[in-house]
Parts: sequence; C-alpha cells; structure tokens
Amino acid sequence: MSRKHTAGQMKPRKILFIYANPLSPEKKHLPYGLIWMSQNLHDCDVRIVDAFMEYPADPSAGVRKEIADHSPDLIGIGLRNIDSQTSIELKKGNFSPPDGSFKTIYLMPEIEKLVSCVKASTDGRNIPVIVGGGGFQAAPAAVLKSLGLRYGITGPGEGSFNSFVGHCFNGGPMQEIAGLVEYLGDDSFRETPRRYYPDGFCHFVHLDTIPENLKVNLEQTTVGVKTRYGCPGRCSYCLDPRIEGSTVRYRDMDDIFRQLIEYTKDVRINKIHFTDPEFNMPDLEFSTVILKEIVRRGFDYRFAFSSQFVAAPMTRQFAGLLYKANLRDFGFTIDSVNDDVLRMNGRRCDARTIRENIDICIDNGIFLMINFIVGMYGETRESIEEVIDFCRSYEKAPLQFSFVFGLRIYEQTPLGRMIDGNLGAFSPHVYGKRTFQWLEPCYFSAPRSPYENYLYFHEHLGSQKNVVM
Ligand code: B12
Ligand code: SF4
Repeated sequence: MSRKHTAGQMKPRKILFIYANPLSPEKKHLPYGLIWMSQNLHDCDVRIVDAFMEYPADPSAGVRKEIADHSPDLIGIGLRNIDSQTSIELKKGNFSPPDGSFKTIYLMPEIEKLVSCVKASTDGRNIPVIVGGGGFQAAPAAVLKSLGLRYGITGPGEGSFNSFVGHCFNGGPMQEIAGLVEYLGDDSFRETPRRYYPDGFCHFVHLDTIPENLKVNLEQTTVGVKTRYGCPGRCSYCLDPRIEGSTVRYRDMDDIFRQLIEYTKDVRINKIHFTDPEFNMPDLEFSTVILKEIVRRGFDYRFAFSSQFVAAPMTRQFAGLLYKANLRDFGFTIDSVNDDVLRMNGRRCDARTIRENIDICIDNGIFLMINFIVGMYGETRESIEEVIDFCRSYEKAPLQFSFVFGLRIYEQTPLGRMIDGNLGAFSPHVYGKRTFQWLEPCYFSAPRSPYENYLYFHEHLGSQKNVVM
C-alpha cells in the first residue's frame, strides 16, 4: 500500500524507497530512516519496500515487480549495513581472506545484485537513483563506485532528500543538498558539508505512517526511539561521531514523550530501544530526567526499555533509577580493562572505574551484557590475560560477557585516519585488503589475528557459563 501526501493540484511525484538490508529477514528491524524520511515528504506518493524481508526468496524479482507496479519517478535506496562489522562469524560468514585470519558477513555482493536489477528495470527511463543510510556512510564513495551509481546522501536524510527531490523535479540547486556525495569516477568524488540536525522536520516514526507491508515487524522487534544525536567521544574505531556529529543535540523532551505516549496505544509494542549512540553520554543529566518521567507516567509498566551504555559515567542513584524505569538489561561497552589500551583507543575510563560501575549495576539488579573488543590498538599478550582474569573474577555474577575480535577499519574513524597516515607501520596488524575507503572488510588486530585471538579466548573462557562466544 502506498501513501499519498497531496497538497496542491499537481500530480504527486512517485518515490520508491527500497530498504536493501540483507539482514532484515533474520534480525527484523523496521526501516526507520526511510519511514522517517517519508513523513517529511509532502506532495509525494511514497512506497517503501523491504526487499529482503518481503521477498526473501528473490529480492531482485521483488524489486523488479515493485518498479513495474509503481512506476516511480525517483528511487531511494536505504543501506543500513554493508557488513556485520564482527570478524568472527563462523557459521554465517561469507567473506574470508586467503589466510583465514577472519570470517565475516559482507553484504555488498547481495546489495550489488539488487541494485543492478534496479538499474536494469529503470534502464533508459532517466529515473534518478540515490543511496543513503548508516552502512552507506561507512564508505560512501566506495559504495557508489561498487554499485555503479552517482549520488548518495550522508548524514540525516530528512531535509537533504527533500532538496534532492526539489533538484530533480524543480531544478533546485545541487549545492543546497547537505551531505550530497557525487562519485566522479576513478576513485574521485565531491561532497557537500553535512547538516547534522535539520530543524523543522519530524524526528520520529508516527505509527500511522508505517505502511501495512512493514507493520508485521512490530511485535517481533524492539521499537527505536532516539533521545539525542551525536557523540563527543573519540573512540578509535567508532563511526557514530561521523554519522551523527560530535556535538550532542538533545531532542525536545515533550517530543520524546509524545512519541512514547503514541506507542502506549499500540498493544503490539512492548519493547523500546533508545537508539542513541550511548544512553549515558555525555553525562547523566538528560537521561535522569527521561527516566524520572518514565516512572512518573507509569511507562515502566508498559514497556521494557533497552539501550547501549559506556562504562562511565554511572552512579548508584542513576543505576537505581534505571531499574525503576524498567531499563534493566543493556549492552555495556567496556572494550578493555587495561588502562593503556583504553587510553590509546580514546576511551575516557580506567579499569578501576569500570569495575566499580559494574558492581554498582549488579547491586541495583541490572543485568549487563558486557562487550569487550579483543585486539585493539595497543593490545598485548599481557593485556589479554588481564581481560581473561577479569572475566573469571565475575564467573558467578549475574551478567554476560561477549567479545568482538579486531577492529573493523573504516576510513572516517580515528583509527582509519591513523592507519592511512602510516600504513607501513600498521601493516603487521592489518588483516584483509586495503581497498578504496576500506569498503572490503579489513581488521586491525593485535597481537595476533582476529581468529587466533578468538581461539585463545575460546580455549581459556569458552566453558565459562556467562561467556557468549
Ligand atoms: C541503534 C543501532 C542499533 C540497534 C537497533 C535497535 C532498534 N530497535 O532499532 C541494534 C543494537 C539492535 C543494532 C544492530 C545492528 N547494527 Co546498528 N546501529 C544503531 C545506530 C547507533 C543507530 C541506528 C538508528 O536507529 N538510527 C536512527 C534512524 C532513524 O536513522 P537511519 O536509519 O540511519 O536513517 C537516517 C539516515 O541514515 C538517512 N537515510 C537512511 N536511509 C536512507 C536512504 C536514502 C536514499 C537517503 C538519502 C538517506 C537515508 O536518513 C535517515 C533519517 O535521518 C547506528 C549508528 C548510527 N549512529 O546511525 C548503528 C549502525 C547502523 N549499526 C551497525 C551495525 C553493523 C549493526 C549490526 C549488523 C551489528 C551486528 N553485528 O549485529 C546489527 C544489524 C541489525 C539489523 N537488522 O540491521 C553499523 C552499520 C555500518 C556497517 N558496518 O554496515 C552502524 C552504522 C554502527 C557503526 N558505528 O558502525 N544497531
Ligand atoms: S564508541 Fe560510543 S562513546 Fe565512543 S565515540 Fe562511539 S558512540 Fe561515542
């Protein structure tokens, strides 16, 4: 079913948004970004299709049918993920270098196939095609090159996509399209500055704008609510400050609760994920107000909340409030428990504080899913032993440890820039091929390869009950 926003007498422009996320059928997520953008497209007739979820047997055939049925004037492709980021996907991995140093899920081949079908189905009809999304932003020009497309948008799509529509149909100026990336061939490209917080647009998904063909997901998934954009952190491997900006901008509190109140009315929604980069960054002030309001309004009985946290800041009072607000199990990123490794990777916390904050959470009845990254910049055999000892010291604790092995290198991260500046010095720790904008999966890992570090951990911690590997 498609939606019409017809304000004037002109025939509405038909937009087809294709969510090209091969992880969709398995990890069931709504294409939030596309729905969100469609809400801000007035005077357009928008159809959103989740190609891999709605046509699991043959997404390309599905897309062909959608294009034939809807004859769009413009096509937007949403690339949420280009890979799974993690280096050890022993069962489902489809991408491994010849030395077997890692095995990951690389999604570009499937996406390329889908996009060639889009191009073949629109051939000769001069229908503009543009790309955007979190995965796209990991390597924008390289993605365009591999898809054989010219245009993409980095940063938020609301606003920029509207300008692109204006450019295509009313001749609006190209240079006003914030975050526009234009691939020019031969690995060269042009990019206009991004605008991180476009004012005057709707920043959440209204339930009545979710098209029927996507709604089936609601009870199976956690629904996303953003409370802030951006992160001032400088963690070596992280793309979030690039995607959302490094200055934090909070959403209006009334708007956040307008969204939550709207969601209370739909019985299928019972899990809410705050999709912030981190719920306790840059400090606890804003989140404290949100949690108190959740409790005051009784939303703690209506929803189970989750989010992603860094190890600090955390206080007893805040942990108590998290429990009361029914935000009781969440991802807790600590990365390492070696102070040098933490510092070298831009982490603002030390091992002593990490331990204190874990204990505070446990004392307050919170179940932590603690994430380590093994093999970060500066990792040594000794720092690895510290992680193993640390996990053993919590063997009987009510929490869970999980591990990521190696750092996926992306160009626009502190680590990516460091490696690009001195590839020779880093090369003993780089696993995989250095391709344009590091599009092809490639990892930094020390002191051994991701797979060797994995085997070592498996041998030493594999039998511990609260360790997930
Ligand atoms: C929250 C989050 C999660 C949550 C989601 C919870 C939920 N219920 O939604 C959890 C923890 C479950 C998760 C899981 C995963 N995630 Co995640 N996630 C994020 C995060 C932090 C925010 C995403 C979000 O909700 N944003 C809000 C929505 C509205 O924005 P959006 O979808 O990006 O859309 C905007 C723009 O991108 C743009 N846009 C989007 N599509 C299009 C299309 C066009 C044509 C245009 C012009 C613009 C455009 O406009 C939109 C509106 O502003 C991002 C990082 C980030 N800061 O964006 C990573 C991120 C998207 N995730 C990532 C990854 C890798 C994953 C996993 C694969 C991890 C794993 N190994 O399992 C899974 C995949 C899940 C899936 N099914 O796809 C990577 C993707 C990069 C890559 N390597 O491909 C990111 C970028 C993180 C990173 N730093 O690298 N994730
Ligand atoms: S890992 Fe977290 S704290 Fe660090 S830069 Fe990324 S979002 Fe910020």
